[in-house]
Amino acid sequence: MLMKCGRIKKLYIRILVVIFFAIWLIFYLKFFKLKLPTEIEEKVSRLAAKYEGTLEEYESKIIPGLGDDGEPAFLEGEDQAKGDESLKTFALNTVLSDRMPLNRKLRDPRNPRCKEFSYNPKLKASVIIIFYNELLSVVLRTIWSVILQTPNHLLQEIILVDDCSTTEPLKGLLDYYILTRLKNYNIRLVRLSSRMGLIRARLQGARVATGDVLVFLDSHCEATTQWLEPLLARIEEDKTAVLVPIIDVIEANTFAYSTNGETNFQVGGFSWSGHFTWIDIQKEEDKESMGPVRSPTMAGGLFAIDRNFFWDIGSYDEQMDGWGGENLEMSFRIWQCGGKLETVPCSRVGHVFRDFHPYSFPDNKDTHGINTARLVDVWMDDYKRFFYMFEPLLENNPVIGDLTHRKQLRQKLRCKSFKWYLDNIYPEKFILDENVFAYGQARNRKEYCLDDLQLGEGKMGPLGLYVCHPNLAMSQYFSISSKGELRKENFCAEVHNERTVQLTECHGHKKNQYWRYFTNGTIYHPSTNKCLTTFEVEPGKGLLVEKCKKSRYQLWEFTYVNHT
Ligand code: UD2
Ligand code: MN
Repeated sequence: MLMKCGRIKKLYIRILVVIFFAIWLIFYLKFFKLKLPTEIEEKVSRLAAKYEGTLEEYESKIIPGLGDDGEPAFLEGEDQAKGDESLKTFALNTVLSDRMPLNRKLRDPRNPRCKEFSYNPKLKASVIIIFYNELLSVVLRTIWSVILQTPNHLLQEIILVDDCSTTEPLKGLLDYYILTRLKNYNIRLVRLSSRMGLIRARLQGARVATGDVLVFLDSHCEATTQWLEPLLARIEEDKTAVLVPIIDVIEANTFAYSTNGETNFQVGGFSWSGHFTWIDIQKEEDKESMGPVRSPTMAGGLFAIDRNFFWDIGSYDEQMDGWGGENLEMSFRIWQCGGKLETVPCSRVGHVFRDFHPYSFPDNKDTHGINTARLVDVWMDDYKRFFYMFEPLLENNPVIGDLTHRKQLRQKLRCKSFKWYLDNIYPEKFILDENVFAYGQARNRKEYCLDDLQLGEGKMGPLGLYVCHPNLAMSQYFSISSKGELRKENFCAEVHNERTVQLTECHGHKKNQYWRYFTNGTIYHPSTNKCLTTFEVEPGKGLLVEKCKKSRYQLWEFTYVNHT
């Protein structure tokens, strides 16, 4: 009897194990959406019925060799006219892109010295490419370049995240292309069911990634020779290093792969208005070594990061919508919380820089502004005052949303202050009210002020005169730096033809950008021996220098003067 009981018990256990295993298998298959081979075959033949013809036609239009070696490509006749027209809506030449081979060959743009380095990384990368309403041929060229330029054993997978695109070829034709032309490669296509914005789209990609390292790319990029090896090798050396390649320019009109030369490259900075800028490398040796160079910030679209480190250091601010700001947020966070951000000059990837967003944003929200407000509130301490001078309407505005979690993260990771970041990582950054003799509004005859006349970032223009704003606004915020520059952030006033005054990039060598502010109120320009004047200058116009004399047109009063 006892024996029988024992056998029945064993039988029950076996049955239970089998049932348990069956349930587990069902869940596993469902959860990981594993497709059985027959299921895939069925899908392929279903899609083939719809897309095979379209794809063949699409492929038949490709002109072999067009754009090879990254040379500028041109079309003729009607195609040329259509291509030029497409630039106005898509910000890139869609007609040309559709004609260029998807797997075009590029020449090796690296400095020849890069070939002397040998890399033998053991880590594997998950390459994450996010897109929203991009041109299919541009996306496919990005994928092909990754496949062709990456040794198999270093590529865990390519993860495509579709941020709920609404344009047709990205829907079925893309699936069909992947299942047929790219079937030998490990490519996962994640479709988001609603538009999430690029920050959350990247997070979704990162969540499903299984490689040791995450490599993010925009969907209009082309990788070049050995682009991945130096990135992986550096992360293998130091898990806290977040790396960016040199980002070369793929011309939006001709798809020419153009570089700044083999040795010349820049790293990332920022403006107090919360925008990313390119800045020169301070030390010449850093540039020449061809090794990783410290970068205060990154552009955002192309970078490699250890997968665990990505999560440990706070991934992204998930409440950031749409586009913009996440790159500075991540840059400051990485530095302030114990990581490092570097540009790796022996890794180069091209990117189509577009003149405008070819897509719209839900509700027309200023996501860049709001996202930046989120990051300045969390990471920039008192220095956020400069950002809010640009964007006064965003200060304490509820549209910014709740920041509790991000502030908690900063505490949890025991991150350093923004002052530490400025002092140690970006010491060359000009702080508008530090190391200056005078700053604020510079008034002449009580009612007129120095004004940048709405000079756009990165442009050059006259140093102007305008009626003083009631509050200290950014367009009228000037400083006399301790080096004797009359400057507005990165722009310095410089005398042209011994008469007119232009705002141009600061060169730091005094000369024609050297001014002295005297306690009597004159702004004196030693190299011309003249003084800044408003005589015969109308509001809204550029200022002049003239022979110094006792005149109220030459007297300037700054809001703040440091008496030393
Ligand atoms: C730069 C970055 C970009 C991002 C952005 C700031 C580079 C070369 N590019 O702007 O990656 O960091 O600054 O946020 O550093 N996309 C979506 N959903 C959207 C909008 C865009 O998935 O709602 C995709 C888009 O298809 C593209 C990527 O996000 O693949 C980046 O967008 P972009 O190319 O318009 O941004 P870009 O290069 O002007
Ligand atoms: Mn881009």
